[in-house]
Amino acid sequence: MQTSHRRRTAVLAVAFAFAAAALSPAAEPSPSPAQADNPIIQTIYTADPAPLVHNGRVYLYTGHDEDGSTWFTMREWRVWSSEDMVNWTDHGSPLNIDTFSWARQDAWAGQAVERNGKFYWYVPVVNDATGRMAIGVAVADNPTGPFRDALGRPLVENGEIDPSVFIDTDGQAYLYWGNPNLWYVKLNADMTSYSGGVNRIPLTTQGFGVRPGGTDRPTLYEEGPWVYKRGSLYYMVFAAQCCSEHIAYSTAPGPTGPWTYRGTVMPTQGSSFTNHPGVIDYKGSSYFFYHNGALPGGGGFTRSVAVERFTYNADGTIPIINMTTAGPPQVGTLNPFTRQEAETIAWANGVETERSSEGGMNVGWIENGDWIKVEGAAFGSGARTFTARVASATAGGRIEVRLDGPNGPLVGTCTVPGTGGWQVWTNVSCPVSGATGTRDLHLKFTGGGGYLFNVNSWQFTA
Ligand SMILES: [Ca+2]
Ligand SMILES: [Ca+2]
Repeated sequence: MQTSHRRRTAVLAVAFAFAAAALSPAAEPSPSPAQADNPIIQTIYTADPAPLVHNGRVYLYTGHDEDGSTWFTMREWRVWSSEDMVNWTDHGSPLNIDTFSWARQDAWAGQAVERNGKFYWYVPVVNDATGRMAIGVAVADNPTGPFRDALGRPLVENGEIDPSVFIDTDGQAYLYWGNPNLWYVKLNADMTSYSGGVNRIPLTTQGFGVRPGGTDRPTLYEEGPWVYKRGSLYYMVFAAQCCSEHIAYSTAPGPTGPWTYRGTVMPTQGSSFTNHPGVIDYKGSSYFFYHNGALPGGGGFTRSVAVERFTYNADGTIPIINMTTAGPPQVGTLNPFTRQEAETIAWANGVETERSSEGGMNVGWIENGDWIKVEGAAFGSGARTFTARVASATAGGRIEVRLDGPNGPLVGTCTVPGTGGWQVWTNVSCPVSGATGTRDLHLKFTGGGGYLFNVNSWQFTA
């Protein structure tokens, strides 16, 4: 939210602040159903989900559609994570176009993978020297970055997009990509070079289905491959039949085929003319990530990532998965008695996030009536106090601690003072009464006009 950051430094530019607030994607969402968890990010527009399970946590790599986009205007990638599939922590943007000195624009759909303790993120960007789409690779020492350019040049370039990385059980890694064709290379163990040349996967109707009326493109394959292995079967899930796209898939006995078309995964739904698959298993369930235009102001260039839980059929085929607003059920509960980041959110109403001077992110752009839902907080026999880490360049306000809904039972109210700056942090605490059992925690922010305060983290005591 570059506009917002500049706005924040111009504290006195009140008129500018109102104008920028009108551009904010989630500034004025309509009231949402109590259990809505899709789309899973409400603070910005997100697209092209690429989930990765690492050390018991789901990391979600996405693109970022800029507010008000009328094209695929994307300058950075974002990272989120969750350990319960409903509360998602915002890790900000550890990778952007400027990370690649040779890249011009178009931070489009990529995928990250872990190997030997390093994280490799493959992304398509325009190579400034050629004006063509190329695949770059960034590397980091942990899943949330920061990522650096691993090569200082493209890994591979043929003008096509949408890299998907897959490491087979024998250790051989593959990078697939392509629109309108479908390509792969065999990555070397360093994950930043390849052997055996650039290989083209034959787009046969046996392998990828028949496109109705297709002439230029006879098969359903359009873009966005997502390759993985389950048991001994290899899956390629892809965006099919532009436009609008649906999601379809093929399977093969090996990572390079031969592929057999298997059918539709997700029909054309959801007011975005593109879609993009991401499939994982996590804590005993299978999950399908995709995107749509479901946020206020959403559409084909202002997309949002969502997720559904699904179960494979007994023969390994994938059932039809429909978009929902409810999303998957929570896996386990959230512990409110340990430090929780304020940017760990099931549903945000009216707030945005930014980099915190204390590391990570904080919640900001808080105005009277804004709120955050944190799903399934396990209070057990009860909480006694609530503490939040806050900052305010203005006069502060109040945090109302509510349960079940933004207007649900009020169990505590903390007063936030002015602290002399938006990144001048202090703790505020208040008594809590009546917070028992496992409940959906709502932090509702109240006060006067304008921006009230920021919140970095919070914690209850038992
Ligand atoms: Ca706000
Ligand atoms: Ca934080």
